[in-house]
Amino acid sequence: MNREAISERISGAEASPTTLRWTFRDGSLSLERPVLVGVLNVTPDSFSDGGRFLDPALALAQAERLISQGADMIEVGGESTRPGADPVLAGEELRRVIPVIRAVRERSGVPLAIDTSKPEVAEAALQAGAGVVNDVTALADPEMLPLLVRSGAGVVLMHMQGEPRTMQNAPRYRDVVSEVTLYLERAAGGAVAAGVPRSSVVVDPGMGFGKTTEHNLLLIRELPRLLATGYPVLLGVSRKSFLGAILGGRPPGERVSATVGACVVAYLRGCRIFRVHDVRAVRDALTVAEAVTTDA
Ligand code: HH2
Repeated sequence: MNREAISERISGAEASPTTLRWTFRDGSLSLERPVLVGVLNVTPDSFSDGGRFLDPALALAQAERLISQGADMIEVGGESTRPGADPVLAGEELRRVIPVIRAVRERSGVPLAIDTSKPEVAEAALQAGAGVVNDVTALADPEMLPLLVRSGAGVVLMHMQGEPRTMQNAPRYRDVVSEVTLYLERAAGGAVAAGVPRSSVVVDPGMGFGKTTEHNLLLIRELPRLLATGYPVLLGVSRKSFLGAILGGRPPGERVSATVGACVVAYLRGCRIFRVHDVRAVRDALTVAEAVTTDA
């Protein structure tokens, strides 16, 4: 199907996810209520929490804090993907994330995701207790898809234009919403055709990954078009620089209210999965948004 045909089909669609339960290795989550994925970066250089949770004991304490604030899933990452970030070797990524995944799994049954695009890291993380692979390259490595099929892992497929080192240099699209939607529909369709259950696949337009502020805003505004693919959408707006830019250059730690505002708008547009650092603030806001919009 060509781009115009897909645009035609998805325009004017209702904002209602067809998958009402996200299933993954050893678990599932209802999508009838907002799902919050708490971010735990075990890195020295992440843009908002870099260096804070490199010590496994501190990472574990942060996971427990995120769970107590209402996180439905904890996502552990060992490589920053911020604009300009340098890649990390698999050995170093494994050293960062595996002890943390093991420690959280020993103390809690909370679903865990691994944020990686390396199959060897994903595989070790799944063995250590993760149930979902969040891959910002949408399965660029050909080993990732067979791993998902044989492990039963859930997957988040994210759109990125370019690669982290250079992606913000000059992002360019003819029609950002159609291009991102088509890319994700193809990636998700490929995963399902290879044997990943449809209910295990979540798509993500990739806020800030090769996108200007205007591109990010359009993708949020037009979320119903992405949802019309039938796959649930995860959105990662948390503390991102486009929010700081809208506010005249705020640093990451001062973008919490902006994050909350963007999540509420996305919720009203049909998004049900939110990848956030500030779980309590977003949970409170979405609980109120739900109460206002749900009939008693
Ligand atoms: N954003 C970041 C990392 N991984 N994964 C998905 N699916 N969607 C996102 O928007 C996304 C992501 C960047 O945020 P963060 O992890 O806080 O920073 P860093 O990449 O610097 O570690």
